[in-house]
Amino acid sequence: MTFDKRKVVYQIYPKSFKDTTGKGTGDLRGVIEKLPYLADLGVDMVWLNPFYPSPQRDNGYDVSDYTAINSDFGTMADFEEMIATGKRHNIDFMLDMVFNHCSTDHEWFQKALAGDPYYQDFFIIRDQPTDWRSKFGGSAWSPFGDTGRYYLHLFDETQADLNWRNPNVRAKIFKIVNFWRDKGVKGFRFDVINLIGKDELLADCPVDDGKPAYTDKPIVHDYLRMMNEASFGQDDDFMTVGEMSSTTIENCLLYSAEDRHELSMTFNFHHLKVDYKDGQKWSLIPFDFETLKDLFHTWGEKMSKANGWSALFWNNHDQPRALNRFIDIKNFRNEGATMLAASIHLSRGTPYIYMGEEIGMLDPDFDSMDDYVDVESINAYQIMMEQGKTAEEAFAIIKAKSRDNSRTPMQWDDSANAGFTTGTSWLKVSKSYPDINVKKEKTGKIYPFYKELIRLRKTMPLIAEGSYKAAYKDSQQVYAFERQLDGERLLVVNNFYAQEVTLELEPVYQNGQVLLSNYESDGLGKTITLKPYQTLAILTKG
Ligand code: TEU
Repeated sequence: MTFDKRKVVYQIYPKSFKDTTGKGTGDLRGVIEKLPYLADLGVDMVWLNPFYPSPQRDNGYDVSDYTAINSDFGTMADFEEMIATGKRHNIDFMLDMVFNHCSTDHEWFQKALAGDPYYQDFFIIRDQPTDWRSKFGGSAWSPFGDTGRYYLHLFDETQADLNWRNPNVRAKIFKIVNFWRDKGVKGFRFDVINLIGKDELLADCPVDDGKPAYTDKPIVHDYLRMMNEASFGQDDDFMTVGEMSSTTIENCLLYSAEDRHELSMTFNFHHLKVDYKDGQKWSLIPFDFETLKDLFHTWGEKMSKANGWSALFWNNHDQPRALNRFIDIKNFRNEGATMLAASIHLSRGTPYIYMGEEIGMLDPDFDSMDDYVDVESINAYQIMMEQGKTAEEAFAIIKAKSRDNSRTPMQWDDSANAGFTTGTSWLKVSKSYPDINVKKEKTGKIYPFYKELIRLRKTMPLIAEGSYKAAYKDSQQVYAFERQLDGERLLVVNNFYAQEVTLELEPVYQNGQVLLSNYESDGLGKTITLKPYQTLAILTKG
């Protein structure tokens, strides 16, 4: 089972993409309506965040029925039409499968609560809680009804962890995967899949909120192989990606090794923690370029040498917009957006574009806590206040770090609500929409640049398949790498700062060809001077 390395994935947060009914939330018909837009951009696969029935405590990552459509998003007929219309545009779909946990509203949990022992064994229920912390704050254990026992929830208390040790649970899960496969789905993104392998005997773990006790356990690899064999592994052209929480290169090499039949590729988040103070998300510090560069190089080289495969991304529905984190957006939004894009689209791995990134969308600049919806942000604000931060301090941190930053509605045009809805949007539209929207950007600097990057990957095996080697490793402001395949070489240099920087060029590149840049090229010589946030890709043979 291999997958096509020329493909580029586009992530849609369906609740915020396009509303066709005026109710204020996006829907599947909105996705159908915008397929020509995505075809124009050139993407091959659309990853949709969960749209299943759910009480929406965690915006759909709390699934109460895995094989149905939440009526707010439409019907199964809409879903089938979306798949069929996608095929006409050469666009396939990747669904989000949330199998570490299900909603406590799911009938499995409800039956368990009602006392059915068969379903109680679907969950992780113990007489005594361990000291593990929930990723959304507080203990990872809550009372299981009035039984005096506790159930595990690594996330919100309404997201009960599933017991993968139980073969009946696995059988149900594999059946769900096949249900969607039978509908013509060609990809899956598995939510926090490296957390599914808990030990039978659970012990206290004071380190890192308990993470070592349940992350990347060897048994996860076995479960993935079983799932692969029972479902998508039977198809030739399937793309799967595992979301790996706090993972390691060693494990990602195993997860993505072709001959191990686990997954096509993995997401890791280390590069998006370089602006965390002492590893803590709820803090405010400038990003650490050295760490970012070293992470990219270490992962890039090790994955390349040992034939692993990574999903490459700057943005998703859990992250503030990368432009706000890494770029001087007041002066260099276009340059910064295109440089960030080239730094992953020309690299080794499968690039993912998060909706709005291709038009340079920014964090929304909300005015008060009342504008936020996300459970993680609301909990974090409470915790920061309890820890003694002032309301202003806590708000400033939420504003920079909240997941809602990326969840604001897609900005289609400069009409009311950015053309997202004719009703009242569930989450406020970003204030920037009159200036930053699809209509305007189609002839702007960023959207056409993304199109070109996608086109290049499709036409150049060197970009899709070439090896990765670090370049200019010691530079304090340039992140650069070299790709190689069949005697061709591509050097990609990215200036991460607003100051110019001069680099010496190896002779072989002095006579090379500029494949792409986000500035008019000055030509190549013994040295090149990169302008603020310039990206430059030089192609050569030999
Ligand atoms: O996220 C996994 C995860 O670990 C998140 O806690 C992430 O690190 C955090 O949001 C960053 O602050 C996945 C989904 O992507 C997320 O939307 C869900 O809330 C979570 O799983 C639970 O299903």
